[in-house]
Amino acid sequence: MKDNKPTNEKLNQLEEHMTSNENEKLTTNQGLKINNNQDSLKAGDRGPTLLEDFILREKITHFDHERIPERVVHARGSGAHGVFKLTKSLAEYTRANFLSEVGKETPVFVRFSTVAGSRGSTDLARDVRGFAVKFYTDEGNYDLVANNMPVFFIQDAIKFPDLVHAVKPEPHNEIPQAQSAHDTFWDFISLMPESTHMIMWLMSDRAIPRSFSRMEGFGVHTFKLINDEGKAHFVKFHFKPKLGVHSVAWDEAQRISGVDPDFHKRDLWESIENGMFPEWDFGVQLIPEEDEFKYDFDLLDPTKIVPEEEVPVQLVGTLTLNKNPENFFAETEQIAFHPGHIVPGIDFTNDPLLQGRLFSYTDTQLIRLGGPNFHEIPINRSVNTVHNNQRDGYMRQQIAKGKVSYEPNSIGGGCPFQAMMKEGGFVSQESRVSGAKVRERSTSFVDHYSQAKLFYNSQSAPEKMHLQNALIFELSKVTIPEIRERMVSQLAFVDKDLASKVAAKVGVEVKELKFPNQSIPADADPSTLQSEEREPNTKISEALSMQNTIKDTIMGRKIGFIMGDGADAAAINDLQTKLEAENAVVEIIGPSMAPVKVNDGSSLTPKHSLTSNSSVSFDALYIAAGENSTKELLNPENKQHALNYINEAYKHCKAIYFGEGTEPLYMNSNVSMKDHIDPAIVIAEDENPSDKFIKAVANHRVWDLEIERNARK
Ligand code: HDE
Repeated sequence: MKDNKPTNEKLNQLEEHMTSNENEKLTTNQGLKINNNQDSLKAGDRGPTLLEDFILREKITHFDHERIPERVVHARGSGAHGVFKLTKSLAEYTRANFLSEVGKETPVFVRFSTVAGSRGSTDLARDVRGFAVKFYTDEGNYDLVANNMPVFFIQDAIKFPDLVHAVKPEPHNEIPQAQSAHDTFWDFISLMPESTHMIMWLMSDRAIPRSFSRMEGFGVHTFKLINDEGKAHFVKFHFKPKLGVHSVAWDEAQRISGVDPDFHKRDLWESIENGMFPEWDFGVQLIPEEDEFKYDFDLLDPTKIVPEEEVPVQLVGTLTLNKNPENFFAETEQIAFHPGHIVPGIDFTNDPLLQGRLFSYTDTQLIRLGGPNFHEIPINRSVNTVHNNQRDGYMRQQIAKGKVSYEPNSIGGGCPFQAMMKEGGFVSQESRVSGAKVRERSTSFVDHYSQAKLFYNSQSAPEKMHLQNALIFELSKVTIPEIRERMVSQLAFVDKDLASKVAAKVGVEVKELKFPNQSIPADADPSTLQSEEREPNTKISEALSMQNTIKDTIMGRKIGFIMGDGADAAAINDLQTKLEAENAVVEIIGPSMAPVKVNDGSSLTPKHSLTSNSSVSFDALYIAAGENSTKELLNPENKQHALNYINEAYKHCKAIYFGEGTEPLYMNSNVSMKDHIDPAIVIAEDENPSDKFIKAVANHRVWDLEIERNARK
């Protein structure tokens, strides 16, 4: 357990704005003490309410104006405070202070989000996750507005409104919520070959993470780092979770959406409250400017990764989330990110998607937060003070003294002064730009399939199966057969076997496609440019498969202990102690919420009952030892519920530990004990059963046995 009362410069700054009602009298917004908060002012106790009632008017008016527009994308989010610590200096590559001095700590606020759903939708939608990080550096705010997938659907910002309109609920009936499985999304995608690589990621299990703390983060675009001499390196930013990259099963995701739509939000909140702080390594892929054209793709193309085998990720820092917000609206909702919030030593590239983003984010805050002073909202303030001649506007907070609000001036002594470069002044990288004014896309962006192939070929067999099933699920919801056909034909450019398997299940045939590629130069012959099958330089990238992730920790894993009266207290205590020593979380599930009487005469208080929750809320189950407990779990009132837990956990390939005396339970369940070869099924007779169980929990799931497990014993 770590200190969960952290403090830093940003948190101290926020503290100044915090209020508490403890021991205070109720007041109006003008500070007037209120004597009666139960009744409005009336002409007689049965008479009409008086317009004079300023207390009623103020209260209702404020309530009427409580809502602000939700974000047009990434509306549903969860946030936390934390710290970024530099472990390796990048001073050779960048002037940025927070990336130069080893050991330097920079306060951060991170907001995770889904993209398509509304604020009140579910955490477990199949979707991209936002991973936006605001670094409160001593040179101003730096925002790395990242995602959990390293590529994007489109290559040019002008297509963004089309993409978002296609994936959001359909406009005539506002259906479906937080889902891409519908006509308009797949209509658009089937006509956008450039989306193919991103679709591989979206249909993979990366789109249904186990938790925010088990997702990677990627800056997506290529950015630039600039050093003191003005020398530039291209850079790709990465966050790699210390808990590994893990996902749930699709069937499980759908169940979680019903059982606990706040599953990710809750996990983040509880991990931080329990002092199990989520952590990521921060890494960079660096490419000298002169190597810009060395690759078989364009570094400016946001539908491409730089394979880690070609340019390794150097780990240079640690991101730790260690404090929950005090108030969701004030912090998580009002935080305003912008890829254009940068600091000296970092610069943009000409990636046409990034260039468009540089416009969009301020623009959207103007409508969402109501005016140009959103930078003054406490969560958005930089830790260094702001000095300029911008004035006024809705909700201005800062009281700028003096009569000068222009520059140059002599009355104000010329202040505030421009900063020279050596004083930390931001200088855009000097670079030569020339070219005809054209509305075109570079032909170097035309290869849409080779990295989609690289991704697909790098997946393990179970991951490939999940991806295929996701495509089948999604396309089965598409009501127009022509769209399904166009989409599977598109998939054939990635993998013919994948395309034909999906086609067979969605009732269409794979056809040969020639696409009118909408994005090629106006005077080019489409047939010479159309991206068809191409092989990437790197054929397999291990980093792309979640199979190769970290599997040596059970920190934060939630283990459900199912038990009835008479359960074996010593066995429960022994396992609980071992699991908690490794920072797993144990929660008791009883037949009801009444205390469970264990066999040493004491009682254990359940956190859940068999009917109030489901196995999808847990990473693994322990069926507590004890014949009497087993009997109670198998009585007619409990049997179906207890077996549901076991069967569902089994189906989702989770670890299950059957304590001594629980044989009748597994004999009644779907768990196959044939030859007892499943490494995630643990029984009391196993050698070192608790160690075996801990290892199985750390391994996350036995995806390899999915087909076997689902075939019933
Ligand atoms: Fe965003 N995006 N985006 N985006 N984006 C927004 O800004 C936009 C893109 C990302 O937690 C909006 O404040 C355009 C890529 C995250 O508050 C909006 C384009 C990546 C978040 C916007 C993109 C992102 C946003 C909506 C294409 C990954 C949530 C509300 C040119 C690198 C930030 C807001 C938070 C939010 C526009 C593409 C990540 C409308 C025009 C690529 C994580 O400004």
